[in-house]
Amino acid sequence: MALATIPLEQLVDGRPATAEQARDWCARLESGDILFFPETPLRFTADDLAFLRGQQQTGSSLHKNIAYKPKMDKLSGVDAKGGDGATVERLHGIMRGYSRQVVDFLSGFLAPYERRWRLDYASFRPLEEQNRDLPRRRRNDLLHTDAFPTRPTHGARILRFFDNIHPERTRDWVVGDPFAQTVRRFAPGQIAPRPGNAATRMGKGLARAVGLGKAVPSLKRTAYDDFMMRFHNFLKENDQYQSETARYPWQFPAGSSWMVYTDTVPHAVLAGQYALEQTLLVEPEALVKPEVSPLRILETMAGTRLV
Ligand SMILES: O=C(O)CCC(=O)C(=O)O
Ligand SMILES: [Fe+2]
Repeated sequence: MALATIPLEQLVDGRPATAEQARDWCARLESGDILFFPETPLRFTADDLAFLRGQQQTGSSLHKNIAYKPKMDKLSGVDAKGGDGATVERLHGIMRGYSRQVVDFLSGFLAPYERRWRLDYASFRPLEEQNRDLPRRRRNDLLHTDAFPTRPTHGARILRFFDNIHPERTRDWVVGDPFAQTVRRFAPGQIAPRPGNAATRMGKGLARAVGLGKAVPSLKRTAYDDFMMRFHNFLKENDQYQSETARYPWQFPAGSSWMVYTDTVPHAVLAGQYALEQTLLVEPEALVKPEVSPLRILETMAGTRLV
């Protein structure tokens, strides 16, 4: 697990200089590296930044998680108390513009994917991350891999692009050892191929292996989604994992961007305020190294298809 630093001078019109370089960056991402842009490749106006940093977000103001849903062009997490209509409209406009910019940039930078992704939510994170008081499964200061309870991916990979828009402070992360290693260590052995509904059983087997009790098969979630969700919860709830696993700190400076496959890179945010983020669900067919995808790793362990 490493951090690949990409200075903007290395890009040509926002793209990798060669097709080979583009594939290599996709491969490194898929293998668990973080791609780090010391200077964001996006453009923000000073006005917009000042507006975003002015959102104070106390309990009575905007919601904790402000999400933008690009497909519906909808802003959520902003309640009536969140300010007057004009404030909400402005935030909506900024999030729409942010989401488009990220997609434009990644369409070029991740050219090998040919936009074979589903555009998921974007978010604005105005709260200080240090000492947030959240229920355990929602805490982001505990190492975890991402899975979304309401949005199963069916094997697509979760790629997230972040911007630290704080004027001075770093956003402080720690990352953990890679997915395959973590699954093998904390959900070992029991994952043998089985006849019958092997996919569902594998969900149960893995769930038992990690001490989670019965997996409930769901129509919308595949066995893969079921495992990924339970694994997310398991990591956050496991004191042994949290205390014994290796922790590698990264501090992302003000004005930088980074992207990472958060479905496999265990991560936690310890401190920082004001970030923007856009999530893409990259289709399995688009991957340049499908053999290192969590779907493939789990299917190999289970000896059966999981989606
Ligand atoms: O906000 C961050 O820096 C990362 C938080 C996180 O882990 C998440 O949103 O899944
Ligand atoms: Fe996360």
